[in-house]
Amino acid sequence: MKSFQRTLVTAALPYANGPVHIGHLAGVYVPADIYVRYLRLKGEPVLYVGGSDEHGVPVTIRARKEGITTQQVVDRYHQIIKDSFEGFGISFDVYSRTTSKTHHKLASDFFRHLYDNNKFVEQTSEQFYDPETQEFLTDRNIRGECPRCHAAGAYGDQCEKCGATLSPDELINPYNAINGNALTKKETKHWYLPLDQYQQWLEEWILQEHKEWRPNVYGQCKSWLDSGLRPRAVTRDLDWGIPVPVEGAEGKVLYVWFDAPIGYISNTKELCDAKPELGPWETWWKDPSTRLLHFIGKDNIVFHCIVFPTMLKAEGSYILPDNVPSNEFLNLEGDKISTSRNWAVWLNEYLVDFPGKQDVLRYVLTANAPETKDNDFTWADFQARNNNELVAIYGNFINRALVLTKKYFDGKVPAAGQFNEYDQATIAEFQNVKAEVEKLLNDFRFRDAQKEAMNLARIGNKYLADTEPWKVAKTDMERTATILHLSLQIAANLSIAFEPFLPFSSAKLRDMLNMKELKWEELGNINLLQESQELGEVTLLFEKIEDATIQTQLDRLAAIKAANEEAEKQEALKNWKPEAIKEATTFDDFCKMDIRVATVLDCQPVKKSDRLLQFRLDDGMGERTILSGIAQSYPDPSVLVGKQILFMANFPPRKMMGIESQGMILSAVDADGKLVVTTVTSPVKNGSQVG
Ligand code: B3M
Ligand code: ZN
Repeated sequence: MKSFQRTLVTAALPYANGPVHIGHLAGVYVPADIYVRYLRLKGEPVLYVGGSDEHGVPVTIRARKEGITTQQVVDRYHQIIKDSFEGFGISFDVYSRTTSKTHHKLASDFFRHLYDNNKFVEQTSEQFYDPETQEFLTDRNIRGECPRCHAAGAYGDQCEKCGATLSPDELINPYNAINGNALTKKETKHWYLPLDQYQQWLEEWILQEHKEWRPNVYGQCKSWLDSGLRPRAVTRDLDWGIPVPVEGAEGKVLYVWFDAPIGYISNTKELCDAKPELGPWETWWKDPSTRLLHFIGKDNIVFHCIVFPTMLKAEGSYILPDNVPSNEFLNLEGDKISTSRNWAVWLNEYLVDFPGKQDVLRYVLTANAPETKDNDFTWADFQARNNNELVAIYGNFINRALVLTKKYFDGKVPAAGQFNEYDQATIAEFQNVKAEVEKLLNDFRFRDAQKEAMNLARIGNKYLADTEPWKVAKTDMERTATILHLSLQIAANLSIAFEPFLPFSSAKLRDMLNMKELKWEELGNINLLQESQELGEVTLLFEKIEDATIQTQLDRLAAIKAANEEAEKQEALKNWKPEAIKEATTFDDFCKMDIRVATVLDCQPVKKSDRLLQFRLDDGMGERTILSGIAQSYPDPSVLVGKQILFMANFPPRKMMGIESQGMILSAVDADGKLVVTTVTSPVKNGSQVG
C-alpha cells in the first residue's frame, strides 16, 4: 500500500442536458459523498471535485427539442443540477462547468501540448453526412432500427430500448434524428489518440498494478485490452464545444470525452485559485503523494481507466488514478432509467415531493447500491426501508431514549451508576462496529458499511427493548438513569456513525442531543455526552411514509410508461415502410383462393388463450366457426359483432385448443403489428365471393 498525503475525489460530470436522477445519485454522487465525508471526519485532507459537462451532442439535442439555444440549455440545467446536489447534501468543494473560461483554456492548452509533441495521429475517414444540411452527424444524432431488438429509433451509440451499445454503421436504415433525412457518407479529417501505442503500458498499469480494482472495473478493462485497443478520434465536426486549437481545423471541436475529464483539473484549478490555503492546484494533480479517485458509473469505465489515463500519461506531468470505484446501473421499477424516455425519479422533483426527506433517499439508494450488479429501485422498497428501518429501528431508538430522558430526568443527561453485565456486553458489541465500518468504507463497500451503521442503531434499539427503562422507572430510578445514560451515549455515537451516510439526520440528532460535531475517532467512546448536559428540543428523526404518497409516485410512472409506449408507436409508424412486393403469382393460383363475405354473429376470446378469438359467422349457407390469432389487437372483440368481414372459405380446417377452425379471417397488419380485420365498403349478401 502506497502512503498518500491527500485525496482528490472526482465524481463524473453529468451532462447538462437534463436534471439529475436517482441513478446518478446512487451510482456516483452519494458513494463519493460518503467517502469524502468520512475522510473529512477523520481530519484527512481531501477535495471533492464536480461540475457539469456542458459540451457534447446531448445538450445540442436538448436545445433543438426545447427550441432554445444550447447556451440556454446548459445554463438552465447546470443550475438545476447544482441545486439538486446541494439539496441532497452532496458536499462538493467545487461544482463548476466545462463552459468556464478556465476550462476552455486548460483543455485547449492540453490538446495543443499533445499536438505539439506529436502525440496524436491524423486520419481521414468516412462519416455519416446529411447532404441537405451539409453537416456531419455524430452518433447520437443518427437514429435507425436497432439491429438487436429491432426497436425503431435506436441511437447511433445506443439502443434505449434494449440497452445495446451500437455504432451508427450497425443501424438499419439510418437517418438524421433531427430532420429524418436519409444519410450519405463523406470524408473528414480528425485527430486520434493512438491508444494502441499505450496498450502494453496500460496492461501493466491496470492488469498488473491494479488488481485491487473492483472486479467489474478490472474485468471491463481487461476485456477492452484483450480485444486490442485502436486509435480514438478526439475531435468532432460540430459547432458546439472547444475549438480545436490547430490551423485548418475550422468547424471542428474537441470531442466531449476529451475535454470533460480535463474538467476535473480545471475545476480543481478554479477552486485552488480562489482558496490559496488549499495550495497550488498542481499539488493535487501532479504530486505523487496525492491519491486520485474517480467515482463513476459503469458506462464511463473505459474513459476513466483507459482513455483519460492515456491522455495524462501522454502529457507526462500528471498523476494517474489510484482507484476508479465504478458502480453498475440502478433500474427503476424493473426498467432501465432513461433521461430521453423520462423514466426516472428526478432529484429536483423529489426535493419538492419529499421535503426534508433527503436522507431517506440517500439511505435507500445506499442500501440498494448497485455496487456489484445492476439493482432495482422500487417505491415499495423505498417505503418499506423508511418505515421498517429508519423509523422502526433508528428513529424509534432515538425517540424513546430522548423522550424518556425528558420525562424522568427533566431533559438532562442522567448520571450513570454501575454498568451491569448486560450493559458491558452491549458496549463491547457496540465498540466492535467501528473497525468493521472503517474497513468497509476503505474498500468502497458503502452498502455494507451503512448496514453496519444500522446495526449500531439495532443494538441500541434492542438494548432499550430488553432493559425496559419505562418499567424499571416505577421501582428503581438509579438503574433507569444508567440505562438512559448509556442509551444517550449510543445515540451520540450514532450521530457520528451516520454522518457520512445521513448527514441531515446526524445534524438533527446532534441538535436534539445538544452536542457539537465530533470526529470519527470518537466513535465507540461512551463518554461523548456530559452528565447533566441539557438536551435540545426533541422531534421525530424520521416519519412514516403512507401508502397514498407512494401511490402518487406509482401513478406518475404509469402515466409516463403509457406516454412512452404511445411515442414509440408513433416513431414506428413514422418510419414504417411497406414490405417489398412478393414474387409474381398466376391468375390460376389466385383463383384457387375462395375468399368470401360473412357477417360476424358472435366473437369471444378463447378460454386459456391470450391470442385466439373465436368467430361465429353467417356465411350465407349457414354458420361457420373460425379461430383467429388477433386477440391482442381486439381487447373488446364485441366491436366486431354485426360487421361484414372477409374470410378464406377453402382453407383446410384445423383444430386449436380443442376447437375446429373452418377457414381464415383476413386481416391487415399495421405498422405497429396491430391486426385489423378487413371488411366491405357497403353491404353485400353473405357468401358473396371476392375476386
Ligand atoms: N458526462 C457522461 C455521463 O454523464 C459524461 C461523464 C463525463 S465524466 C468526465 O454519463
Ligand atoms: Zn435494441
